[in-house]
Amino acid sequence: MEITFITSNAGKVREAANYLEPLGVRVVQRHVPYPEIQADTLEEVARYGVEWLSRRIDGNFFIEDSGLFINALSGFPGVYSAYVYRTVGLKGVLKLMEDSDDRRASFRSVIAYWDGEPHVFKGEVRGEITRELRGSGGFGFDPIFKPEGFSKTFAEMSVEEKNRVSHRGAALRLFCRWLKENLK
Ligand code: ITT
Repeated sequence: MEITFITSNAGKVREAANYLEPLGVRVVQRHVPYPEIQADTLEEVARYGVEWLSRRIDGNFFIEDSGLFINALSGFPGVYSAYVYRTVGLKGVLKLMEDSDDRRASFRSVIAYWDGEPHVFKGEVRGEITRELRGSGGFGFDPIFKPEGFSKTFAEMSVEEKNRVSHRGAALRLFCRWLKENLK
């Protein structure tokens, strides 16, 4: 089976493929820009995106919206993560956190799959923001995020290791379980 993942982010595709391909699902990336509305939750952003795309694209597909929520910054950058990553970047986030001893943060992922109607799957991982960049793997904020119970940052993990503990891995696990039961 083949499944279309609409995203501009090759790192997300690598992780989805690593998870889904051993289960016989080939992941095909398509880059179709879609509006990411200003909303309070990732789920609202993902639901709007999938509905918008469904009016322009044939067949089944999924998108994924994710974000980094930092406790000391009251959940910022959260739904604004992509913008913050593009603008101030990792160093900017570390600078914002310079005087904070509360390093707690979480990553959240929302997958929205369209098969004539939307289906939403969510994942979350808690962890902390490191004091410096560590590792060269992964993408985005991976070099500054260390999941709870691990000494490595996501950027120091292999794709398999990251998928076992990450927000996206958790959402992919639920998505997979649903696909197995509901494949149309
Ligand atoms: P899309 O085309 O799929 O929207 P994107 O990179 O713009 O790709 P989002 O809109 O979901 O993704 O924005 C999420 C931001 O958070 C983005 O800057 C990512 O780099 C970052 N991010 C998401 N998941 C991450 C992860 O697992 N590790 C590190 N950074 C992550």
